[in-house]
Amino acid sequence: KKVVQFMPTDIKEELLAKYPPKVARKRAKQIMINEATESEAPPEILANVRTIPGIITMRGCTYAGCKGVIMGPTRDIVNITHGPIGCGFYSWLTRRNQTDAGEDGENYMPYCFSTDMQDSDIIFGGEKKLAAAIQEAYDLFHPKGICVFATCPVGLIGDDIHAVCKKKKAEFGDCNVFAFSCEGYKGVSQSAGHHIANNQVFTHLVGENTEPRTEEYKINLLGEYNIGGDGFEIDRILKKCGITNLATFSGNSSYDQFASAQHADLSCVMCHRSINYVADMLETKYGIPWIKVNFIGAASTAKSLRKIGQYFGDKKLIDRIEEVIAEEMPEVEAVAADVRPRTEGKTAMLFVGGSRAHHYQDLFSEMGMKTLSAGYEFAHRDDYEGRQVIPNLTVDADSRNIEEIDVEADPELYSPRKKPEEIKALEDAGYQFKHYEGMNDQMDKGTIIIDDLNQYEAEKLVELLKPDIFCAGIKEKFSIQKSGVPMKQLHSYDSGGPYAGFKGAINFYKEIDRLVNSKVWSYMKAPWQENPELTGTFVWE
Ligand code: CFN
Ligand code: HCA
Repeated sequence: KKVVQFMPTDIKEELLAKYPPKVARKRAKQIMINEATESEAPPEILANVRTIPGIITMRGCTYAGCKGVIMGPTRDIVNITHGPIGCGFYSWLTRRNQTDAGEDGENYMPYCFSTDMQDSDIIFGGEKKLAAAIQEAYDLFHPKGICVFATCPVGLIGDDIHAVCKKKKAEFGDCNVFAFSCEGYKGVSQSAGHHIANNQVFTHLVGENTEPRTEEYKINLLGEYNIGGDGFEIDRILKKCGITNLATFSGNSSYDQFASAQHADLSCVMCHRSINYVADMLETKYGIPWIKVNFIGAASTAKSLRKIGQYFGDKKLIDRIEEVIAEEMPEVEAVAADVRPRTEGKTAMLFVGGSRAHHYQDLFSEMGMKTLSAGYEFAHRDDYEGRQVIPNLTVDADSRNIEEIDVEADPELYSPRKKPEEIKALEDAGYQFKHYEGMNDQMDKGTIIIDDLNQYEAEKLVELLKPDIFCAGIKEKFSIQKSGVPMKQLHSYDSGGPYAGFKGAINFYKEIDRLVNSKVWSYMKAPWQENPELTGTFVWE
């Protein structure tokens, strides 16, 4: 049996070998060997660019990012998909964002609202059908808000969804109706949809409830979507610490939460990728600062709580946070100690969305597991490289033009890959930096970071490096499992969760222990077992 020793550069070459030269050249810029040292910046990675046609990307679309991700989890807004039924149907409950109907009992999550456009609507226009759907939703439910989401054909035929919504809102008088031009084809991924959703929810909803709030330590939790009940666990912890979460964007959120978000003292940003625009707009318009937090991993949860405590600087809160951490940690540590002999030294790969592929590495390292390779589907460079310059923004609250409030509008300033002296010079010139870690900072030297991984490369990576576990989404699940490697969905969590916070960490340790140590995988014949020359070990420094 021939054992090959792969260097990271060999892996990169192998991944690119079958591509036509032009494709290989572009992909080469999206596959990076992490070589960061303390003093130097890691090499640049190309991110947030169009997927090459023909490649089977893991990405989703702009509509998915807007309707599915940002607005979808809000329980008491009727979200109507204006388009053919597939878009509404396939974005209905598949993300496993959970809701609790609360005292008012308003929860439209069990419904899938769509105009169900037909050929004749495409030919003659769908505005009348949309107006009728909005009216029907209003008559049936009398919700506080109705949101309309455009799918591809709507943009192509030119229905004016904003005009329809404006008219219906004026007619109703007691229901906020607004729309999102989030046609799937806009942008290069879900990411454009996040931006469109952020802008519209900020423009049409945030700030509506003017009655002041009197609670102590008021925060907004931005970028937490209550997948598998994560948000419930985080809320439990925050409550125990005495921190008031006014609005979550947008797990189990309600219309009134969004409308009151401007009363918070601080925004805590969990998934930066999807909601940084709201964080910036809240800061610019209402002077609410934001900090980066991460409640994935027990140590990260403790660190994030301490960060919030430090922000308020109040001894009562700081002491309470320490008490909570001291109360919660022993159980977490006991489970970690139990699984560790079985998980230590195992390897993982994570290719997920725009923040989890980074955040979940904390949980794996708490189990002594090493991440060999990771990447985002649609993140931007700052999510890889950390550190971002925030130019002095001017926010036009009535603006519907996403470019006008694009923090990345100035690529020169945006480039996060700056040397310390350059950062100092910019800071001296009045630019404010938000310092936070990107994925590259966290990953070991010699690991492989890949943006917008595709099906071919996923299978190739698994074949070459045979990780003990591969984490991605539903499209990847079965092809990876067929190669004899356990696969954990880190979008929907399969049927598991919560994985956030202290209780979430415990759930995760147990789940991963079961997966990486299950005997079932040894009953499968993977291609490299049939064909031993493919067997190798990965070498990094
Ligand atoms: S819940 Fe979030 S954490 S919002 Fe975002 S970037 Fe998606 S839906 Mo899938 S699981 Fe994923 Fe992140 Fe933020 Fe989820 S890693 S791809 S658009 N995502
Ligand atoms: C989306 C939603 C998704 C898809 C997950 C997956 C989610 O991007 O449209 O591919 O399994 O988390 O539900 O990211």
